[in-house]
Amino acid sequence: MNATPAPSQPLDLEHYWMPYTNNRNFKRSPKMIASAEGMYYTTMEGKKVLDGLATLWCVNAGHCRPKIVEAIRKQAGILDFSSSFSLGHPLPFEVARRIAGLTPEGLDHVFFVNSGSEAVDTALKISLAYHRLKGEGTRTRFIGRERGYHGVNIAGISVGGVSVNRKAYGLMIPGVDHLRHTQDLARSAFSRGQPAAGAEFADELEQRIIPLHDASNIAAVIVEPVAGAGGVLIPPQGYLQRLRQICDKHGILLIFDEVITGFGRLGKPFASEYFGVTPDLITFAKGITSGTVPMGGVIVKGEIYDTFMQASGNGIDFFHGYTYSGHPLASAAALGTLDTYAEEGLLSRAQTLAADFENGVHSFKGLPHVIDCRNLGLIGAIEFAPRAGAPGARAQEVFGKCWDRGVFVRPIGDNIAFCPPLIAEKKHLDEMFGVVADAVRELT
Ligand code: PXG
Ligand code: PLP
Repeated sequence: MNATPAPSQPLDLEHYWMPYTNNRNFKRSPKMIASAEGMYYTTMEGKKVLDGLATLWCVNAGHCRPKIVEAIRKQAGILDFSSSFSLGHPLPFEVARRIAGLTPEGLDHVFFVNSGSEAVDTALKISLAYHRLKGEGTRTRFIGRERGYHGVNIAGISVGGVSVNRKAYGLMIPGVDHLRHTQDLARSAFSRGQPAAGAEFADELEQRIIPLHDASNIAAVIVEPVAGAGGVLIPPQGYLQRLRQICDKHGILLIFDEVITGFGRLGKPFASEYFGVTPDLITFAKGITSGTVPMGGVIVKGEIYDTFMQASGNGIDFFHGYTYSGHPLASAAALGTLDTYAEEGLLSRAQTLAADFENGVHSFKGLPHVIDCRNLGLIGAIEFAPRAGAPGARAQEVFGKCWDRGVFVRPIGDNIAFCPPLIAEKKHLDEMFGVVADAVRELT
């Protein structure tokens, strides 16, 4: 691949307000990527950096994969854009059909959006409208979970539970309550795979939340099957099953936000299949195009789709959609990505690598300040005891050292998260864990 051409003038960094970034630090000391291929970035200085987080939990097929690049290139010259508002073009129909073939039975209709945040807002709106169409319009409340991440739109941060993403914005949407998060270091630190203890955390839904609000007022529960951006929290054995049972008993929709877990992260197309728990709606984004072109969506049960079709008379069935829903370039990228996943067996590859990955994550046990190691499929994290008066400092320090030594991993609070592309080989895992371990050994 060719590197991005160097600009003729030194780059003016001032005008771009970068997302989720300390802009002043970055502009003093930029980390700038020029190109990427497979498992590695190349920086503007020509340094190779191993991508240990599939960039932002999304580049599941690895970087600049030929089939995906070619699909996008070709589509740009055939149909650059045509909307999906009462006009159609073939590609998103085909993407939806292919996705329906990867989901647990019954989840068979797909609504497209452009990001995980939009997917979450869309799923919440579907839930509200669905209950109203069924004559249960009092069901307007949502239940999220502490440390949940559901994107950055107003509804997403309202059901989300990462406090730094919420505290600057006041009230957000009303009518939201939260389950407690599922981390329990006292009982479950250093669990390999799913913690044995903690299924009962789901009982809070039935013992506290439903009695408080009444089920007749609750539209949906939304959780990530494995919490990602909140610090990689693996659900205790039986926990998701119990949430499902309680939601069923009380007529509450269950939404799995699979923006990170979708498309092979746990060695199955979706975490729903991995855990054997079928939600009513699944949100996805990221892995559908392996990060190449923005795309997301909501997969719903046929019964939900049918309800909208039957109740809407002759009019539009769902007053919702984004200009770029089902965009041709995103759809082409999705087809190229799904082909790549299928040809290379990537949606089950995490199963093959899971044991090496687990051993790598748990090799940190006993290193300085490490208070937890956790993993499932190809997602994991290690956690440090916070440095007195400086929470998060240890993870930041490890992140900085690893970047300098050519490995990119993500600091989240006092955690370091691992989420490599699904094309990773054992040698990449060894390189990633080796560099991080050296940095951890230097921690004070
Ligand atoms: N739901 C989940 C479960 C996610 O992980 C979103 C929704 C929102 O997707 P978009 O495409 O709107 O970003 C996500 C995205 C982090 C980090 O800090 C995590 C995400 C995005 C950016 C940063 O680790 N997850
Ligand atoms: N704002 C204005 C003024 C618009 O006209 C539109 C779309 O037509 C939007 C926002 C929403 O943009 P999008 O459909 O890309 O989400």
